[in-house]
Amino acid sequence: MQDCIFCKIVRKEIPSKAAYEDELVYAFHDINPVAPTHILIVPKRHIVGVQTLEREDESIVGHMFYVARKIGEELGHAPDEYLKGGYRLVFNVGKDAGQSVFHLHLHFIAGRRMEWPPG
Ligand code: DGP
Repeated sequence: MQDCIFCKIVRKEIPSKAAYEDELVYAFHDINPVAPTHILIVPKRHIVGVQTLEREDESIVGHMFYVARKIGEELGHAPDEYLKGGYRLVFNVGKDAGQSVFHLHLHFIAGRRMEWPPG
């Protein structure tokens, strides 16, 4: 997508701080972090959001979660054997849920204690 900001980030037309990259996804640090670690895991292929997912997109969404696990381990946020530590994974789906960029992205948020319910 020509005008999509995350497509431009994926193409490196807009700079970002990389956290992970492979042939399917790019993960980079959020410009407006809500926690000490806030990374966005984004498919390289343009998908609007969960609201437009097709059956053919199932595997990329699974891969995004696997990448989240890898990032958690690499950055030391994986829960330990006592289930301490950890991270929150969030998809905002639609404007009322807080989605502001309409290119599918999984928020990886860590480094502080999380509250429930979210605001
Ligand atoms: P959401 O509100 O769920 O659509 O999340 C979009 C996130 O994208 C938001 O936390 C801020 C982040 N973001 C928006 N523009 C940029 C940008 O140009 N660079 C980076 N690194 N993050 C961005």
